Amino acid sequence: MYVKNTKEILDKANKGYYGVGAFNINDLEFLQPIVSAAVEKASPVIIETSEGAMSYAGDGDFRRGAKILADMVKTLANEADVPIALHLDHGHDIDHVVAAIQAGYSSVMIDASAKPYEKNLSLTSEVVKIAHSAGISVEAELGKLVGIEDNVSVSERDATLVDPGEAKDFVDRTGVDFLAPAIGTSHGAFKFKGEAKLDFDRLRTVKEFTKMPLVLHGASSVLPRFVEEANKYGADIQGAKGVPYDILKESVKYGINKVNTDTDLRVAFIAELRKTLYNDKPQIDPRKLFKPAMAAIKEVVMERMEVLGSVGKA
Ligand code: TD4
Ligand code: CA
Ligand code: ZN
Repeated sequence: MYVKNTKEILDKANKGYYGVGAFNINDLEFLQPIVSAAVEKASPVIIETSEGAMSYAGDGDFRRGAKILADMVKTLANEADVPIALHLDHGHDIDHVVAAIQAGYSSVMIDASAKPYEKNLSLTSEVVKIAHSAGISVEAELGKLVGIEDNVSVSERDATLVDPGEAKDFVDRTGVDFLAPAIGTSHGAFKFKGEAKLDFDRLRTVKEFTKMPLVLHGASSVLPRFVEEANKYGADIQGAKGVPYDILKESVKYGINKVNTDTDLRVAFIAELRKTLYNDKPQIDPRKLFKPAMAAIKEVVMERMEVLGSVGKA
């Protein structure tokens, strides 16, 4: 079933101490396996689209793309017997937020984390007003998404990661529904130079101060089996490293409820696609090439639902 407000899914996860995967899509090839994984695991799921996904789907017109994506998600969600929400990931301006709202999204993220604190606060407050009057919820971000290195000083760490006191003030003054605190993750396939590590003390304090559903960005695990497979069939991905499953589980234990995942789906899809292209060289039917890649996405999504504890929570 299509969930009109993502808050329904995340408030429940917050009370039940589990995480819900938020998976990025650009097209039907990613959406279909995510939905069938959720149905098979009886798990709630959040589908999300970046501004880039909206433009891609709309062939340059993000408003049209938002509508195409939302119509597709609603159609598949309404056929499924699990809660499925649609979220705008990293919205940067009011135009994209309004396009998502008008297309019928269940929630939006306003990411003004690169702006000075007071600017982030005022833009987020404006988005909260608009989104709440449309009956949907809002995610905002505090701090910078960068990996933490062992040799980084406390003051440097304070300058980049979320400030828990600021988080409390931000939540109280904006009325935001979910918060993404920077605790040492980053986007993409290269998250850590050395050992994977997150600032759990900071996470626990933010949770204690805000008590709201928290979001982990850059949460992909970058599974070595798919990186190796991609490289075996012609890719050149060196030094890739993600957030291992045990660290994801710990993040959920300390209060993460929405777990953003894009890179893991990209890597699995590309690895399987390369393998199929290599093994079936006469093949020119894209559907036959895409099917195994779509199956890999379903496998990755189901595995994450187990790790996050959302299985059977539909
Ligand atoms: O917010 N995200 C997903 C980012 C999607 C970017 O899409 P565009 O290329 O269209 O801008 C995450 O936090 C996912 O993190 P991950 O660990 O999967 O990279
Ligand atoms: Ca940001
Ligand atoms: Zn993100």
